[in-house]
Amino acid sequence: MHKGIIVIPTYNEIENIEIILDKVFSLNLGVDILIVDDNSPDKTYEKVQEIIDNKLYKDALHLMIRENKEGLGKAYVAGFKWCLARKYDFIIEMDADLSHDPKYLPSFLENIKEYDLVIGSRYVQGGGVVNWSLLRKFISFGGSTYARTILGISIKDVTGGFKCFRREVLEAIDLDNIISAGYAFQIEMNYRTILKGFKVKEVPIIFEDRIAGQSKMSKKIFIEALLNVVTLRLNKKAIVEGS
Ligand SMILES: Nc1nc2c(ncn2[C@@H]2O[C@H](COP(=O)(O)OP(=O)(O)O)[C@@H](O)[C@H]2O)c(=O)[nH]1
Ligand SMILES: [Mg+2]
Repeated sequence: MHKGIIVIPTYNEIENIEIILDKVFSLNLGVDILIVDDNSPDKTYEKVQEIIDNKLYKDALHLMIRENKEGLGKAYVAGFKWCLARKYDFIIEMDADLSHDPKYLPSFLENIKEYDLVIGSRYVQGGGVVNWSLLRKFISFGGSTYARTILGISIKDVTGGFKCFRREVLEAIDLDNIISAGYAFQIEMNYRTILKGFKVKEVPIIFEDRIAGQSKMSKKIFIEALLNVVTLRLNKKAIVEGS
């Protein structure tokens, strides 16, 4: 029996966390969830701990609390290592803010039987975004186009954060060598996955902007992404040969 886990990084998601957990677990997919919280000032982690203590979802919910806010990339790397130390075959990335509808999870779990990385994609036929500002659409679409062109890859949605990895992919990538702390992390993971020769599939998703809480997108994160794409391209040979 293959076992999956969803890693959800959280930073100030107190208004969303219970809703997303309920939505996922009510689908009865047999997957666990790991929340990786960077010591949220709004105490998101306390809410999660309370739910764990109440055994609401038996032993399927897990919590990792990190001391400082270090960016989504760092949170994922810590979460991935936790998962690899346990017997999970599929590791899913998902946001806490309800932008990623859990209804797509069954399609991820189906496709991951055949592919090594399944990406929920806004930019393939049937995919899209709802309620995003024109600026946010431009940054996202422009960012994907920029990264795709410089890196020479064919993935349409390079920056999306709703995806599913086979365990073997995360084992093949040296997680300690990941250079991206912010959203560039998504681009970097895709690039490293492709350079290692793994099979990638994009499945359409409709992404809805968050209603509650704040986006953590910032100028710093944006600039990191622009620079890291170039750095990754320059390091292509080392990534292919090493890990
Ligand atoms: N642990 C942790 N989670 C983060 C950090 N930055 C963002 N997140 C989480 O990552 C997910 C995506 O972030 P979000 O701000 O919604 O990004 P956006 O939708 O691209 O604006 C959400 O679940 C956030 O709570 C961070 O520094 N640490
Ligand atoms: Mg979001």
